[in-house]
Amino acid sequence: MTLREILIAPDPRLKVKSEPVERVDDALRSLMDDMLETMHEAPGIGLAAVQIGVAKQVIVMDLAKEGEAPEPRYFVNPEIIWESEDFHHYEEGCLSLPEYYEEVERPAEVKVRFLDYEGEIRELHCTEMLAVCIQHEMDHLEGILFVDHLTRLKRQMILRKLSKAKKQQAAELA
Ligand code: GNR
Ligand code: NI
Repeated sequence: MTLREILIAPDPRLKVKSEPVERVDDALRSLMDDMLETMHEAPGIGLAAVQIGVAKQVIVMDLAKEGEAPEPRYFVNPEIIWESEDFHHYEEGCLSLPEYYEEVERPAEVKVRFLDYEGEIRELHCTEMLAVCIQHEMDHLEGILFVDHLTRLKRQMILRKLSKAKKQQAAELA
């Protein structure tokens, strides 16, 4: 397993639409293993492949709390097949937008169809944190970040600060 570098916004690679996976094979499982390790190390509760620069429809997730046994979940080619009419809001964060947290409104519950780690087709009714996280990750597959759900003012403020921080870091390394 290999730790991969997580892309930080603003980065054009985070805006790319991810392509469906043709086959769940050992190479893809190896990618998912790297993603899970990278996500745990960050630490985060979800990661989309595009966040490590791989524009494939692959998501890993682990909602187990600290000190609990890990509960890795893998979603390949996920599709939302149902969503609730009622919405919930939750203060979201993103490994690609470090240190920014804002409330986002989304359908409270969704039903998702996807391929699992073995390539088996599955359906899952997602509620609470699982519903928040799968929708946040599926946004990544469309090139959408949680700041894209905020007002333009808030989004630009966050992205400008991240851009400044990147330039400063580059200058320090030079
Ligand atoms: O680690 C993460 N925490 C989180 C908290 C609230 C809503 C969504 C998330 S996902 C995020 C990891 C991440 O950036 N996944 O794309
Ligand atoms: Ni994210």
